[in-house]
Amino acid sequence: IATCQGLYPKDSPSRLLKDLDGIWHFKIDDSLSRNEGFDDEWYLKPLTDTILMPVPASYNDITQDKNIRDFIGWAWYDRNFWVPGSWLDGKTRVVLRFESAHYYTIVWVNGKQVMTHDGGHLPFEADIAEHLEEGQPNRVTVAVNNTLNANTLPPGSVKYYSGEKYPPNYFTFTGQFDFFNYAGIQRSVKLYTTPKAYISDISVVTELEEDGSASVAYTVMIGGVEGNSEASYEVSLSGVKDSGTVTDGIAKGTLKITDPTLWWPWTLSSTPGAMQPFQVKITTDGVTDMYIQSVGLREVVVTEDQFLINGKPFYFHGVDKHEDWDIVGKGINDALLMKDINLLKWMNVAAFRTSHYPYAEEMLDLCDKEGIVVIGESPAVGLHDEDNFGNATLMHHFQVMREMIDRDKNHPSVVMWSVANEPASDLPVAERYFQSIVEVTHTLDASRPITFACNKDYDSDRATQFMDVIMLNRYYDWYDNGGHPEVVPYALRYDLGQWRQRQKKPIMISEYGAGTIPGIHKDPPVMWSEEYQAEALMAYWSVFDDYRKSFFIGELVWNFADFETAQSSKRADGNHKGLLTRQRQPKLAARAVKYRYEALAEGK
Ligand code: BDP
Repeated sequence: IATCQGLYPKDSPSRLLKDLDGIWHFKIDDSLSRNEGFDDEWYLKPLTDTILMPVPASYNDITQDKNIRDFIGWAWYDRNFWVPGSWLDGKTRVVLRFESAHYYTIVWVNGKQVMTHDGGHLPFEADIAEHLEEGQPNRVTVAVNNTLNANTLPPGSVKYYSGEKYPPNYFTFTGQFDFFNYAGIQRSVKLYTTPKAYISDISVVTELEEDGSASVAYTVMIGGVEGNSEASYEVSLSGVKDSGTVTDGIAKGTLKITDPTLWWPWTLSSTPGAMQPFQVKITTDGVTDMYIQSVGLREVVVTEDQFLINGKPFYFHGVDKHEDWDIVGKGINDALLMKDINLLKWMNVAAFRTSHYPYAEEMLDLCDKEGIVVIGESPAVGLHDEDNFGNATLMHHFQVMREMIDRDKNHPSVVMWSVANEPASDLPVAERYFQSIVEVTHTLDASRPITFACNKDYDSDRATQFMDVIMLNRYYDWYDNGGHPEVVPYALRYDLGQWRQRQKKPIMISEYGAGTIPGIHKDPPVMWSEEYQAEALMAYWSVFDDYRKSFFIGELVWNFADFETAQSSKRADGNHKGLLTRQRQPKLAARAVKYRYEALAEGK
């Protein structure tokens, strides 16, 4: 059953929007077969023996039940909703959309399967009009499975145990990544309507011309135009208009804007984040669909030494983040997003990486508006073994890149794609694999550079050769030389020098950091103290500053805030490399970073 990405649901004169967020019914299928829901066709009737569960939220931390927190398998949700009769006039598409669900999802409406989707973090939708009933409640049922295997992104594995030594139904889950495998319907669920012939996709790519004007190439895709109907279109941006007839479902053209208001990061302009409405209308048989896409006009170019935004060198001083909060896990909430944005601004952060998966589109909207620069990362984290580079993973990775670019291509804040985090890029299989990923990604989006976060050495890595920018994750005074920040300037200078000798590309450090339990104070600093974190980071800065004058284009601290991980002997209640606690209160190092970033933003 085909699913597609679609445009972010917005209302307009031709589109209505209905929210399905709220309290749903929920149950996990922890039967011995772990398949009772399908054997007994739970989707045919309202679910029974349920508990109440908020949507959006990860289900893991909502209850006091350990089985729910650590559950791996099919989790089931359902709820009822009503639609007005006017939506069922045969001329309206009624689209059911999930902004994301983790990981593999099947959706039924009134007992009929309407869509499936493979992968978390990205939206999926389907027109469900034909399955809806007027004058009675309609039921949506969702089964979502968070089992990960060698071919999923990210990969993971589940091991079941039997025999006298183990309790019944005992299993362990291992994710090949360092964050909690939060699951469920983690982002919003919406219903929206469009006319039968509708705008299915919009993309806008800006090129700046020598004379100061901007050429904005637009492509509008139109769906649902029947037989010999003709569709015409009108677009407008910044007072410049274009119109014509739709051919083969596509409307294409270039708008020439003579005196464009450009989108800038906040570090490069005192009027950052200029977003403008790109208005699109299509009319078929007298019926018009209208969508307003927010766009920002900017151009990204990478040279041997620099990352240029609108021709000006941009320096990525920032952090890596996670979608991770108390109670809701990876569940999206405007207040939490806004608080994170305000903290990024407070720390004078110019840029962050969406480590290690695509974040909610609402977050990208906020970054667009604030002029905060984003490196959009795919969920390809943990490709550690040969069997993570097989054809099944590659095909899924292509699909994920396509869905991610489809969704995020119009966000000016997103300036670069990171195709993976810390893969085994030293394996021979990784070479062909990343060559293909880069080829496909460039075909999908020729306007953004490509990179990945590499933790291998200059002489063993086989994948950075295909990248436009080199990102390196380094822990010289944590995993290596723990307790010895004095090593960092030597190790880092040598390392960066070696990379640069081999590849004439801009380089940045995409992770460095130290674990820190707030409240532990030690001087001289020791590992886990607040003083150590500050010293451990500062040890890198003199080398960053030397190379900043040439090819070094950025520094991202691991991590913005503490975050939840799987339980392990190495993690005491999660990962503590945050500059902030998980509750978003600053540790000592947050201030050091804040003052450094303030000076960097002022061009010092
Ligand atoms: C890096 C990973 C990141 C981890 C971090 C750490 O990219 O996901 O959380 O190390 O160990 O290797 O803190």
